[in-house]
Amino acid sequence: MSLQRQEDGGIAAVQSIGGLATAIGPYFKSHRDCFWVGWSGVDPAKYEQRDIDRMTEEYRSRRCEPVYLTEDEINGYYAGYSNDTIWPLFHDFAHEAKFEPATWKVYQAVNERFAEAVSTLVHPGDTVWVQDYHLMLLPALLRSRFPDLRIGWFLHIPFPSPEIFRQLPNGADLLRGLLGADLVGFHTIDFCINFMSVVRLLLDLDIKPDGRIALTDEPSDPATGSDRPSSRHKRYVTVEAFPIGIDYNLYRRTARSSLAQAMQHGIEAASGKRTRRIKTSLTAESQAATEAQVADSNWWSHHAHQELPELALARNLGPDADKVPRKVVVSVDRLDYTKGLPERLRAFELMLERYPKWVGHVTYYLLATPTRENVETYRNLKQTVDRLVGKVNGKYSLLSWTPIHYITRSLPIKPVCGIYAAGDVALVTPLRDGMNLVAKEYLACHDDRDGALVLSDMCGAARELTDSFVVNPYDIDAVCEALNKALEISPDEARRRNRTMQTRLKYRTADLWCVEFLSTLRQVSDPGTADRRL
Ligand code: ADQ
Repeated sequence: MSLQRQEDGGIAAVQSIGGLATAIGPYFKSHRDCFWVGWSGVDPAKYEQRDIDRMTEEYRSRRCEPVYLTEDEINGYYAGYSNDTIWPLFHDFAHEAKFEPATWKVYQAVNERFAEAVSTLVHPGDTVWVQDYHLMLLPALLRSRFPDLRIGWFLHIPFPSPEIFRQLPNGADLLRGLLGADLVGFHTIDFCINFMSVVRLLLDLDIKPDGRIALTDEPSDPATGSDRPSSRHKRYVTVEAFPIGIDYNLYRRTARSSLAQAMQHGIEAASGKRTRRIKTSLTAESQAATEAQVADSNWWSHHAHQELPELALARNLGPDADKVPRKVVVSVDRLDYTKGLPERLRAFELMLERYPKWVGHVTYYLLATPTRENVETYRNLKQTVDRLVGKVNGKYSLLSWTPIHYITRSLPIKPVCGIYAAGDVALVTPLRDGMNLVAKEYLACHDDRDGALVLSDMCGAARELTDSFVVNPYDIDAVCEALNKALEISPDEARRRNRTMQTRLKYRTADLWCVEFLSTLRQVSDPGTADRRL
């Protein structure tokens, strides 16, 4: 959630999109003893002081503590070091990563600003849960101010292999920042192993067989007023996997809301699934031509460029057309190069070329909302996706059918669930992803229903959703084949596959994820636990 000024001068809360907000939002709402410290989302230079004061009050009334960052800080810290250095590198896009000493300095300074903001709220013994790659220095900054805080840190994105991580000029500093935490969490065991290998390689620390990292603390600073003994002593950092879940019932219920159903029915009508097709009165000549064309499965690929639109329309409304069902493919993403949108569009295009029977019968609803538009790579990606959608639509559109419906607006949860519910197939093919919640949300919206999931092997979700069509997202040919299989799957088989995955998702919810992380943190940082201080 962030506050934004409206045209009438008022201030309104706007829901943020993205995995972190979706995952922690419900827990935060239902636990009234938590405080959320985060970037305010506004540049203070553009507001009068009284507006800032009003905003701060508004945030605090919602149990949020805003950190105001200047435009330079946003450029260096958020667009710069976080999203132009760590994000690409951690997603194995090393060629996109920029290493600039100036942005590193701003990243350090902003982590300090967060440490100051948290310091005004906490007392010794409190729990602080630091989220994600933007705040990797914060655990150690807080530890030095409050040695007796319980500190956890969770990474929502992948943690890279040592070969990739060691390219980061300030990698060792980031690791030292993280080791201020008592508990360091990742989505998968693979990421835990990468982290421990990197710690061993760059910091030469002792790692216990059970995966705990043994540390010798610096002596406490008497200036902080800590009652910790001044001699050096050991503590452990525990590293563990916590695969994040979703609020399953929320998505299941929302998909059945009247607004989501209206959206679903609208999509099904627009794609021809719900309307009775109007039979045109074909001339004998065009009817014969149509049948001959349909009989030849290669006809489309050989003659698409010569086909008259009228004939194309006739062909897709012709007698054989009824044998091919109308289907809807969906995807929901932030427009991010890690989500593999260009590769996915190429696979969809190949599918139309290789399986011409789907031309006129499969409609792809592509919801891709731009984010981080102040980063150049993201602006370039938007242009690439626009061009590819235009190419496929230009090449394959018929009078009565458009292959890809491309929506770039950000939609609230109900229409998003309507899109999921309308999808016979969800295409979730990130090139790299920590978990990927979209895959899980799609399955929740298909509770007790058919619907097939084509899922990238490169995301954390693939470790759990093994009954989906798991593909290598870089392999366009394999994605095309998986998509065709998913479109052809029988409803019974789809339901059978989904049931196993849905049973797991129903149990392993976002709420359970929060509870498990926080209770593990409590256990591993309990001063009474002999393991913690030797
Ligand atoms: P994200 O990279 O944001 O999250 P993801 O896990 O897919 O990716 O979560 C996206 C969330 O935003 C979903 O709840 C989805 O419904 C919503 N969303 C995405 N695009 C949308 C759109 N165009 N309009 C409306 N809503 C949209 C990061 C990591 C992931 C990890 C999560 C949680 O990159 O790997 O799964 O955090 O840890």
